[in-house]
Amino acid sequence: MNLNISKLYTASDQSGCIDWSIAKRPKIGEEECGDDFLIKICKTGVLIAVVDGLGHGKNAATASRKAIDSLKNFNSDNPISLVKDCHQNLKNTRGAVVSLAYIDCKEETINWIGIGNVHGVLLKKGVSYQHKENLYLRGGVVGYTLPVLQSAMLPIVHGDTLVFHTDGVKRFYSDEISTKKKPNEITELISNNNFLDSDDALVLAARFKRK
Ligand SMILES: [Mn+2]
Repeated sequence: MNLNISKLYTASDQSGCIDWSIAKRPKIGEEECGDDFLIKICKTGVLIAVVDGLGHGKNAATASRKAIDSLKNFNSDNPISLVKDCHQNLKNTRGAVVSLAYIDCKEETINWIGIGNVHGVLLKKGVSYQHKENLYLRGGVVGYTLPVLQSAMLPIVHGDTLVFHTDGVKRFYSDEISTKKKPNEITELISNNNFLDSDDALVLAARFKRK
């Protein structure tokens, strides 16, 4: 029996040019989840972020909430500026690892960055899982120590799907995770099969759709 099943939180929606879905739950025995996410509609696109507050439980949740608030309130579509501002705001917390992506709906690009170990993959429509794009992660902790910041911009096409997941999720290497599945089917599959009991866990899937 999974005692933590009631703490699973899921949501799916459409925002701007993406269809998205998330699933998250705290470490077994914890009340609060230190993993959090943001979907924010901006002038030309959508900002998507996943953060993991260091450790787990209440203090982790405080750090991740602060990170999300900071990203929500800072007006920029530049991943580097967003991370720098977040870093300033997290100075008095235990810090967080952060990955984020700005999807420009008109230019049809994704501009993404990762500090720490929130993994990101971009599933290209019609391309096997093997040939997905991986987010390049640089070691560091936002609020504590930043690496040299570098974001990468890639073109996207209708149907391309971004998946972010925290380290409370076992790595998946399967063709089951593909653009043939809807975002909510992807997050359901991963939360059912890959969530670890030993840490907070969060997975987010976002599919780009041309208007
Ligand atoms: Mn974690």
